[in-house]
Amino acid sequence: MKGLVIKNTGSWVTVRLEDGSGVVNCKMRGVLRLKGLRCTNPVAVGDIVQVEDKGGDAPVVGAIEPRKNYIIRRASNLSKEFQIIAANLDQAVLVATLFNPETSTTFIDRFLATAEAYQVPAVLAFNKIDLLVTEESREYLNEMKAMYERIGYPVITMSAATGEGADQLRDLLKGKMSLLSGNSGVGKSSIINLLVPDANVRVGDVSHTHHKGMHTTTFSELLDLPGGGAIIDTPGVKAFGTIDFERAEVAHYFPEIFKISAECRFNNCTHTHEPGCAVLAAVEQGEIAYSRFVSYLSILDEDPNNKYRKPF
Ligand SMILES: Nc1nc2c(ncn2[C@@H]2O[C@H](COP(=O)(O)OP(=O)(O)OP(=O)(O)O)[C@@H](O)[C@H]2O)c(=O)[nH]1
Ligand SMILES: [Mg+2]
Ligand SMILES: [Zn+2]
Repeated sequence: MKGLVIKNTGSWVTVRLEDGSGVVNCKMRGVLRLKGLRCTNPVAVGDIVQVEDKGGDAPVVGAIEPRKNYIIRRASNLSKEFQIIAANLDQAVLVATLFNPETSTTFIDRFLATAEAYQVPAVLAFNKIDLLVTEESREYLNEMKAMYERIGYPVITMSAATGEGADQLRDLLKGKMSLLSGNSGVGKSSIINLLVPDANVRVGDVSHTHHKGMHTTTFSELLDLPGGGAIIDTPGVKAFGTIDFERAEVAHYFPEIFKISAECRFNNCTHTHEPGCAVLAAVEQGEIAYSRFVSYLSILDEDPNNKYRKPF
């Protein structure tokens, strides 16, 4: 029997059967575990799988259907293990906050680059705007919004606490399979509870001293949206370790950098020190945001063979 994986706790995989007969908790088959040796979860939420009931104590997950796409991250920056966050997505929504906690631009950009690499359309949702009470913080929000919109990403500014901006997000999610990702404590689960009234997913605190989330959500879960479509809640992540990026490829995943790189003198330009580099010139002139360029370098830097000279 075929079904959709709606939850994966590590030991159990919850599958919603295609024939509408309900939901079953399955175990993983040993063989599948082996195949995904370097992967912390060979089966991800959003996967279509075969469920095999051989009369044992629990049905098992058999074959996984080929994925349309997926989003993946390194468990940590230096780790050899990786984690498939979710599969078969129409879009990935990165929930970010400017305060309590503060999402770094490097984190945002590494997420966006990963989504580009795996061809999943990305959306940015700045949550907790109710906390931005000073004029400066509002201005900074507007600058961030304008910067990402100029690159081509849809940006929503919202508050799960007051409901401001939530309709815009609803419209964007309607009829689609969307992933919600982001640091711990940015309000992913709060957003789910706002959009799916009977979801009742657990929401946690943000530590007052460190302004960091408490990692309240511990496994990914798919929830149906009242207006059609589905949304996947995920555990907060600390860092977005990119994976399998070739050095020469990295610029491809920064659309505005890639566009300007056509004008570089050398076609193998890494945009770090080369003469006639159009990207460096654009950064200097402020046409490419400096924070984006820093994020680009942070990914290049993961290559141990890479040596670049800071241009500034
Ligand atoms: N002021 C304010 N607080 C919010 C908002 N959204 C969420 N919060 C609070 O932020 C804290 C963390 O929210 P969660 O929804 O648990 O965050 P999460 O992203 O799911 O966190 P993890 O599950 O740990 O990854 C809770 O105390 C929420 O009440 C918002 O828009 N404004
Ligand atoms: Mg959560
Ligand atoms: Zn260049």
